[in-house]
Amino acid sequence: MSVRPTASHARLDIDSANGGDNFCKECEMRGGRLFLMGFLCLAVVAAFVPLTTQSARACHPAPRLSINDVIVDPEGDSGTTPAVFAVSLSWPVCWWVAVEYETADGSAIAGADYQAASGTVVFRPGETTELVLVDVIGDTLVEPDEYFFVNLSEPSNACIGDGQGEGTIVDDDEPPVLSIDDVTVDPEGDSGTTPAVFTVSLSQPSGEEVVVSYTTVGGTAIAGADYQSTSGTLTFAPGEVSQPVTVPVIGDTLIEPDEYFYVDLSNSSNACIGDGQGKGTIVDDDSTEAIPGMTTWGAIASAMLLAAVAVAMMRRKYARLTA
Ligand SMILES: [Ca+2]
Ligand SMILES: [Ca+2]
Ligand SMILES: [Ca+2]
Ligand SMILES: [Ca+2]
Repeated sequence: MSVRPTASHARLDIDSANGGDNFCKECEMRGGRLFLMGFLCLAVVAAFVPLTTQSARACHPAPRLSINDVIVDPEGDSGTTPAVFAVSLSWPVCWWVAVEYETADGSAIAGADYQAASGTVVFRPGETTELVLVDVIGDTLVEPDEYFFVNLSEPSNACIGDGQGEGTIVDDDEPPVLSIDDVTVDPEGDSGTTPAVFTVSLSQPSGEEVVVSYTTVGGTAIAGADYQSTSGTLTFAPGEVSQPVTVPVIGDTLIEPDEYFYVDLSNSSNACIGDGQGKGTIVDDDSTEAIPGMTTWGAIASAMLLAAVAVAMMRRKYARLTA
């Protein structure tokens, strides 16, 4: 291409043989300035468009994020049950929305009552509901209904309206049943005391403290003569399932039938009373056998004498009690 030199295009670059392009230096400089201006305009537009888009979003009411409350009923006795929370946008939008979520303890404790969870909820353009699952742990502990939270934070392209969901875990475990066993003291002994050790049991561990009162009650055995009157209160710590009750049985040399007394349970809290009466049997060890070689009449006389002695001792025993 040939260009005619003019005053304004005096500096021709016509050295085509050495890579010249036949444009004058002035034209090349103008072209360079135009290219630079065009580039700057594109840069301004590229920067301005997102700003105007964000500005447009800011000018419109931002959608609100909310999370609902959930009740898990029943909690179950083992494994896990999902608590399904719904995270919602107040209306659909044509851009992406995201929000962080994380569980937090209330009266329910992570690791024992539910499994801690956290993450990001992402809404694609047009979506308005996403789910968050939290696993609730089943157990057999008797406990109050418990609760935990799922909290929303750090929203992107939306505002947070109701940012806290409450999860309620409904306990389904029946109160444990208290019972007391029967005890036999054999032999009663001739002096001092021998402990009659009863066991008060819970049918299953409880998550709460269990309290129950106990007291001895006379049968054919007499308090103060055959056993020592005993009473008190038992406290089962959570998880504890048995407690002893000890009643001293009084030894003697009195010939008498086997005797019995009771230990009664009453006034329980956080447990029901099933078998609430333990029977204590005292096996007499004082012989009525005849002396070898003694005649029948002699044995009868001896037995009558022993009976008279027994009656006298019984009278003394009652007299002491009623004194
Ligand atoms: Ca349960
Ligand atoms: Ca439970
Ligand atoms: Ca004895
Ligand atoms: Ca005796």
